[in-house]
Amino acid sequence: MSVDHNSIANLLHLAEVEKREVVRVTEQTPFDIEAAYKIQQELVNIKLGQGHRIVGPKMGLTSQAKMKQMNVNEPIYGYVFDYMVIPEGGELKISDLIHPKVEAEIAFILGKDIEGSGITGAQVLAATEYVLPALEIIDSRYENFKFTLPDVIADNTSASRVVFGNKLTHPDGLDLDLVGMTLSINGEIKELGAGAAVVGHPANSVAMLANMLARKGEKLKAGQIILTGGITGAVMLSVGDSVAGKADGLGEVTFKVVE
Ligand code: 0L1
Ligand code: MG
Repeated sequence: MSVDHNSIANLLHLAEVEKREVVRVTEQTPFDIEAAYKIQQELVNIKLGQGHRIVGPKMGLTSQAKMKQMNVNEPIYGYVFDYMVIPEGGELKISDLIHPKVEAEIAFILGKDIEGSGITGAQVLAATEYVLPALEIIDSRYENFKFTLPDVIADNTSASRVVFGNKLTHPDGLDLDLVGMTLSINGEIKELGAGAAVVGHPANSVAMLANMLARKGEKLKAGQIILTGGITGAVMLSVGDSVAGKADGLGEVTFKVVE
């Protein structure tokens, strides 16, 4: 069956804009991972065409548990746009989204471009200017977060909103695999983990991303803010939630959920 990349991208775009969940697209039109990234690119082009700007790429499904669940041995990537960024301490308007969940992550800001392939975590660290804590809000456009791997890739890996911490830390001397991070809601710790939950070390996640982007002739650029993947599991959000992510030595990142 031939796959109309553009019409699937438009359907997913409209689902996001209209805050309306849709049945996973592969149920009607099966497609593979290569086609899924083509659909994602169409979706990215729609957003760029509307004047939105890419803040940086994101990695998803970076934990062993999530990869096993989806039966894959490589994470997936998508893109965070400027309209998705909520200022630190700001408000997430839940009525703008479908069924958001939050997960705690470490983000990287590169001081130099990184071009694959064969990039290692050590090369990433050498090119990193800062690391910072982040809270990613994922909001799959699919009913009940039910999707196959190609579906979620096409849907820009459920990217929806993100809050970055204000404190920027140079990674020298930090063992980011050992850095602990908690995710609290209304003062109660809901999830916790260490950097090693992200493919062994968050810098490995950035290296894998560089190598995956190299396959389509793209590189990681200095100044981009890169989400490396969830250290914690994702937690459903409700109105009134006060959300905090704390990472040892990296500081805190917070937001509130409003109607
Ligand atoms: O950022 C992520 O790891 C999410 C990837 C997509 C899977 C999901 O929506 O749960
Ligand atoms: Mg994530």
